[in-house]
Amino acid sequence: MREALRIRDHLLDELETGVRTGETLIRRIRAEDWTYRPQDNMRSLPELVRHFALVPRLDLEVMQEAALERVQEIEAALDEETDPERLASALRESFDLYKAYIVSLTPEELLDRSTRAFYAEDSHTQIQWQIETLTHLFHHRSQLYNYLKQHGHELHFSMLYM
Ligand code: NI
Repeated sequence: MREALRIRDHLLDELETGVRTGETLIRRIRAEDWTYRPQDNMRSLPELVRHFALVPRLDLEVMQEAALERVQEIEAALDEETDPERLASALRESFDLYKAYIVSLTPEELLDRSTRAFYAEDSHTQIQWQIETLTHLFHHRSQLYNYLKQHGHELHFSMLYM
């Protein structure tokens, strides 16, 4: 069972890499980037960044079986936020809350506690949720990287590992 905690820590470390490099990307946002929307059917840059900053916190609610209304309430928390520094801090706080929950679980809870999202038919164990959150965060980090690059930022992929 102790092995489960090692895997938990590897997943948390990788999530932290996404958060740390995500903070760096958010801090690169300039005032003129705020109106950027690649296409009509895609999120604007502010919509993307606000969602990205809340990914761990939102997933934490979802994996604890919060109702849609509660998730929407959190989703709206940064609706007015335009300061990259505060958005980067929000991402970090979001991760800290998530991590506190994950490390509070026993190995048995991690592997066997099964919860169901309000939108899903099937449930997932907590370790499965950890994998889900990791891919969710990296999905939006890569979107943000592309948005900034498409909007003229000089970025090198090595920054995604620093
Ligand atoms: Ni998402």
